Amino acid sequence: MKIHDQTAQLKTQLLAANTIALFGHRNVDGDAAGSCLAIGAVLENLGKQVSYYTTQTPSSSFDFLDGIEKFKTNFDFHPHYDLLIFLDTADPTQLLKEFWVGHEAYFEKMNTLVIDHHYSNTQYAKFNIVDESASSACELLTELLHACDPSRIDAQVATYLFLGLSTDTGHFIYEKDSSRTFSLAAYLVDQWADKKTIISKLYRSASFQSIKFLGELSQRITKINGVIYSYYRHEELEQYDLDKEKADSILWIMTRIEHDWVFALIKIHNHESPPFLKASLRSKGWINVADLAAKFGGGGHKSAAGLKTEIWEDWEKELEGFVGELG
Ligand SMILES: [Mn+2]
Repeated sequence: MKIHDQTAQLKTQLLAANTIALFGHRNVDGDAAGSCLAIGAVLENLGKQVSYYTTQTPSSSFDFLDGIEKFKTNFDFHPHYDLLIFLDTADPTQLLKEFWVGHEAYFEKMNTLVIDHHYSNTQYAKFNIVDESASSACELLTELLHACDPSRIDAQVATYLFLGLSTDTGHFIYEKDSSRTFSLAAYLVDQWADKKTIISKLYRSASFQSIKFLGELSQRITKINGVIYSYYRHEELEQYDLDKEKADSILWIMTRIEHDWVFALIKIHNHESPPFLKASLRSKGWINVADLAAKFGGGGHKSAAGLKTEIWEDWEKELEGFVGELG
């Protein structure tokens, strides 16, 4: 396991704090939820008072996960927290906007710690542990917790950590997956991570409606230059009783297409003013989609990124133009 220079400092900080708030990015994914719940469980087991925050209610995809209900979407900005920990969150002005923007002075005053693996991380805490070579925040956190005290990684903590390793690697299929990732996954399975539940609940429990929706999105798949994309309108999620996390699974199917492409799933918000679109971008690792997203003020990883941009009312005509600019 990689030895992290910051381990001693991290351990001191965690042991010294009694009241701790944890933050995971908006649209909580398996890595954000897993990393918050894992470090949270370790801290709770040490007798600390822990609260969990994110700016949007987590996707129902995570309803199976013990502890997901602990996430609150209202932060109290109370001065009594000894430590605020931000996990898997590259930039709080974007990913925790509702908490951060307008409250910069509060966060400036507080004792803050970041544990993240995004190369776009803006190092916004007093103490930043950012390892962009880690496939997930959970991968980095597994190493850190192990270095602090391996006896703290019980079956529950291992399950949370395994969740982040699994989801951020597309269940171990990305180019970035290294022996480091596989060894840590094996270590977590040895600690009784509940791999069986994660696989059955996340990868084998799609609703009938969601598969019908994927069928609809498959019909819309278009190829322009180097980009393969599909799209949906925000209202369609309600119609099919889905959320973004579930709709994004079409990207999984798209990335099974041979050769290198930019894969994009575009979500149209045409009833907002001004109207905008959000695009989730994927590649197989050879094309850097984070750079493409950055052209529109977005960000992410080399093989998974996102962006948001304004569109015109007659978005159907605009869409091809937007995709053209992406490619
Ligand atoms: Mn992550």
